[in-house]
Amino acid sequence: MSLTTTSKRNIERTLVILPTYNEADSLIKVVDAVLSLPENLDILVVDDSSPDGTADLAKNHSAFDDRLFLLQRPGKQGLATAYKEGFQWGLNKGYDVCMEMDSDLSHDPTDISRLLQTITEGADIAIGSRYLNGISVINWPLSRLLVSIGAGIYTRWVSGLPLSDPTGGFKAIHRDVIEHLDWNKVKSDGYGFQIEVSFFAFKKGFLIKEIPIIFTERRDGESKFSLSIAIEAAFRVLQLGCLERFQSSKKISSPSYNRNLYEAPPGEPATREEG
Ligand SMILES: Nc1nc2c(ncn2[C@@H]2O[C@H](COP(=O)(O)OP(=O)(O)O)[C@@H](O)[C@H]2O)c(=O)[nH]1
Ligand SMILES: [Mg+2]
Repeated sequence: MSLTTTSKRNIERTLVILPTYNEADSLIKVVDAVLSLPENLDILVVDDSSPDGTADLAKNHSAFDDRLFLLQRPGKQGLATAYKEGFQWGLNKGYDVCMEMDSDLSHDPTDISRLLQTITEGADIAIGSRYLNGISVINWPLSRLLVSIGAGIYTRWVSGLPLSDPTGGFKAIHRDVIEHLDWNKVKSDGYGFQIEVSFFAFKKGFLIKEIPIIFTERRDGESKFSLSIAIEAAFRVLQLGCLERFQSSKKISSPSYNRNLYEAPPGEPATREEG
């Protein structure tokens, strides 16, 4: 059976997932900025028992248990499982779109509207890219910028994932992706998670679109980026590249959706063929 639908879609409920570990200095600013957007968004904070009391700030917010929700975990367990649990929570509660966003104001909450618009126009994943129109990163030390740019080049080259910013963590993801992704294949604990989600979604044929954003280094708190996170991601990308090259006869390269193979010209609706 072949089913063709237009890709314009209605988004009724969106959940912004904010993973936190010691983000007491910035969380409430992010929460207030997100809640004040016209899209009527809800927020799920996934906190790993931050010693600085981040979770208490969420609980004391006036929107708590109304538009602001909290998942508390017993200790620091990494970004990947924070998002996985957040996605599952979002699916169970019936949200159409789940968003990934840092809780440190590096990602400008007002960019959420453009990301959601991209999903409305037919993308399954919309990624805020720091490298789409040149380099749009403010206040990063040169060393961190070089690591990020190098990680992008390495990921594109080794895995074949054709994104300008494969490690970016500002994303809108339609629930279709969350429901159909092979989550048991997503192995990274840290930021390699961002690459894996896009890689497996791309391989499944979901349509991924990038839009330019400006990323600003956090002013408060500390980055949790570390050498071990970078090494884990580098090894995982190598594994993905090997899978891609040497196991192409297996199903990994056979999209079950064909969305990323067709991009509609402006004004023309994209269509989806499902077998
Ligand atoms: N719940 C949870 N959140 C985390 C963990 N590691 C990082 N985060 C959050 O993930 C987001 C991205 O981390 P961040 O330190 O800003 O990384 P950077 O932007 O790459 O420097 C921030 O909101 C962090 O608080 C973790 O182990 N658990
Ligand atoms: Mg950050």
